[in-house]
Order: sequence, then structure tokens, then C-alpha cells
Amino acid sequence: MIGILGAGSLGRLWGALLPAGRVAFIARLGEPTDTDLSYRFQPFEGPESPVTIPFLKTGNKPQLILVTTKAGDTLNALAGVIDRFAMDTPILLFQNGLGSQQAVADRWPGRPILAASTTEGANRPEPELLVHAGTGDTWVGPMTEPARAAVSKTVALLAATGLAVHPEPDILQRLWQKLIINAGINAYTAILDCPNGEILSTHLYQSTIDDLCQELSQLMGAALQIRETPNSLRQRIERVARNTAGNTSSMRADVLRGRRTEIGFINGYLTQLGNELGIKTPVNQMLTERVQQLSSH
Ligand code: KPL
Repeated sequence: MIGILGAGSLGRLWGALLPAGRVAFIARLGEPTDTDLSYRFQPFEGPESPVTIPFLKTGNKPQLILVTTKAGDTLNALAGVIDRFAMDTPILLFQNGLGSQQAVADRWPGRPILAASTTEGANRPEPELLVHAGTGDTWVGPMTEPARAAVSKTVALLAATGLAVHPEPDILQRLWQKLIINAGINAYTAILDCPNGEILSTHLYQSTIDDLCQELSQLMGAALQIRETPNSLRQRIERVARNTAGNTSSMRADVLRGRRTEIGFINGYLTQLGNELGIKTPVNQMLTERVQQLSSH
């Protein structure tokens, strides 16, 4: 049995694709477990189908736990349920940005805590409909020492979905690559209230992107000892913005729905890291503050 904590788009995607009967959602502390969760699933190819997934019952011993909560909810959500699970149960974190993964690993260093970086695209155009909008890749790697031995088992369990899942010994580096893209796109789309591609021609983006990429390059060099020029980072950001030109970013979507954004785990995380490392990050700070002004922080 695989347990999923967090029934948003990504949790529902894994729930729909894992073998039926071997997957259950994990109720948060105080939530009822006697009803099933039902929704419609539109696969990337093929017809829509109904999905019904039970909640994990007391006494169920999951082999793996997927955590698909928002970054800002993760520590609390896990703290509410983790004592129910054996110390050797692998826990795989799917949060955007950085900061929440380290917080979980620091809190439970003796548990096998893993992190994933995924490019699978899923959304919920209606609350009861989950659409697998784009296929991609998922990389899985260890965040704590005991997790090293759990990577191949975790990859094998997830590969049952038919999705492309790969082991990644250096998952932090992989998470940074995604962080760079999100840091260069998401906040701009939220502030400017536009799809990803439209940021490229705006004054706000044009007048700050080179300084932002300078900050990102310095931070990445200091944190990972990986040197990438600001220019190559800018090219990567712009390639993704063009390839996803019509998309509403996750951050713009959060602002539009009045939800808390993940800015604290993207540009906010980078600002904080800059403070710790003595690297100036005025553009990350400006983007963080402007998004915080928009959303319910
Ligand atoms: O990951 C994304 C997000 O919206 O969070 C991008 C790559 C910007 C695509 O929309």
C-alpha cells in the first residue's frame, strides 16, 4: 500500500495512476477516514474515467508515503501523522521550491526522507476533475542518510504508474535547476497577472532579469559549487517561458484563487539564503515583497 498525504493535483495524479487497491490517501489529523475520495481522471491520452480512492485506515502499514501538500503546509501536515508510520517507511516529498524539504529532513534525520522533482503536468479545471496535462520525468533522491538505501525501492514502486521515474543521487542539484526556472518566471506572472510567455516583453522583466540571473548564479555557486553564467540561466528561463507561453503559473493561479503562494520557498528562500551567505539579492527581495503584497501572507 502507498499512502498519499495531500489530495491536490499532483497527489490525485499519482493516486489515479498507481495500481487500484494499492493506494490510499492519508487523512490529516482530525479528518474523517470513513469516506472514499472520488474524482474524474482525464489521462494524457485516452478517455476520462472515474477514480475512487479510500483513506488509509488505522492499522494499514504503507510501504511508501508520498507527500504532495503545498510547501508551506508540509511540516505541520507531516508532524500530525508521522508517528503512525514505522521508522523505516520511506517518505517522498514533492514540494515546489526549496526550504521545506530541508526542514523535514532536519526534523526527522533518522527517517528515510526523500525528495522528488517532477515535470509531470496536472491540473484541476473543476474541483472533481483531474487532468494529466503533460507527461514528463520524475527524479527521486535522498534527503537524509537512511534514505539512500530506499531510493531504488521507491523508484520501482512509482514506476508501476507507467510514468518515467529515475533515481537521482544529487536531488538537491535537480531541485535547484527547477528553482531557477520558478524564480525567473512565477513571481513575474503573479505580479503582472499574465501567462508565462507574456512576461518576456514587459518592462518589469526586461529591467530586472539580468540582475536576477546574476543573483541566481552567485547563490547557486555558493550553495552547490556549480558555476553557471547569468546569461545561460536567463536563456534557460526564457526557453521554459516560451515553451509554456500560454500557461498560468502555479503562483499566478494561487493569487487568482486567493490562496497562499509558495513565494517563501522560491524567491523568498533565495533572499534568505543570500542573507545567510552574505550575497546581496535585491531583485529576489523585491519580487518576494511584491508577491506577498498580492496574496494572503
Ligand atoms: O513550474 C512552473 C509553475 O507554474 O510552477 C512553470 C515551469 C513556471 C510552468 O508554469
